[in-house]
Amino acid sequence: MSKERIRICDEFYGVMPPEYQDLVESATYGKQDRGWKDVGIAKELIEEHSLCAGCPESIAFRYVLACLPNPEDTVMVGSTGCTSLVFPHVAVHNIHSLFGNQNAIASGLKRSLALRFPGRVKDVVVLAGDGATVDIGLDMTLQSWFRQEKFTTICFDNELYANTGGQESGLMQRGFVSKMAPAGKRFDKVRLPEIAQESGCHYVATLTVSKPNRVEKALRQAILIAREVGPTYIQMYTPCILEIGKQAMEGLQEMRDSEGPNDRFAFKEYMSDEAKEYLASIAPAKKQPALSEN
Ligand SMILES: Cc1ncc(C[n+]2csc(CCOP(=O)(O)OP(=O)(O)O)c2C)c(N)n1
Ligand code: SF4
Ligand SMILES: [Mg+2]
Repeated sequence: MSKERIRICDEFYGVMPPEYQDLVESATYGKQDRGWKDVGIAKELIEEHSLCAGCPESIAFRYVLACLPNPEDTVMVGSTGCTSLVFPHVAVHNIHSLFGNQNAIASGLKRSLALRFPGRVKDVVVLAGDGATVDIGLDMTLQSWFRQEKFTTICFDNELYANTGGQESGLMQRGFVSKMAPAGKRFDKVRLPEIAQESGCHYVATLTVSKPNRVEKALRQAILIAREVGPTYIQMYTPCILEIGKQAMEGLQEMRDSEGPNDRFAFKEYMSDEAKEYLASIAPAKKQPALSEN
């Protein structure tokens, strides 16, 4: 894979928009070891967005895009919510689905890509908010896992419906009071990572985006396992700083304060035996120590 796919022929170079010329020159498409360290140079990542200043969803998006192993052959499926403000700025194929339908759309897409491009790796990655994943889309989310659809679901969990002003979501924590849910949440946060495991996901990770190398590892594992073994799920805390009353610079600290060993976003990972075997089978062989001469 390389930038060959997006190359502009010489005759048309001058009439192409400068953003496209820039993409062809600066994209990290085809770079073998792409990862979060490319965030500052990769043109296909968002340069601008219309999220609130300092919203952790923006850096989470950048890490995800920078770490996709195969961006030129990846299709992302989004849903309505704050995340959908970002997709129009992203130079990776993406589809906007009706709120909650994202895992149904991704199922059909993944199957049709496999039929249309046999023998070529095509990754499908759903990226949606907690309201879309857990509340309105729960049926679609679960059914795709039960059916063992081979794609990754990423939930940007900000524990409420941010885009519509702060309604209660299934992933909201007990007792939390938001602008549109003034009585406070009466139940515990739904344990979606555990449900994902029990519903057939082969890799499940819960994390914040405070540690980019952790995001990179989780995402790569999730995508590789989804390609060959079955569905994978990543739940990332991307706090809505607007709703929890934090300043633009305070999102990172909020994530750090929520990922201690006993906190609700403590780093957790689950991998099925099948997934472990698969990752072991594709791991580069360890170098044998050189034999001594005598
Ligand atoms: C079918 C449908 N139902 C409801 C809505 C209204 N709506 C838009 S965004 C949203 C909440 C999004 O919450 P979440 O998925 O958590 O994303 P966030 O904005 O928090 O990132 C709702 C209910 C809609 N656009 N379409
Ligand atoms: S409302 Fe919340 S989640 Fe949405 S962009 Fe603003 S800070 Fe981010
Ligand atoms: Mg939300």
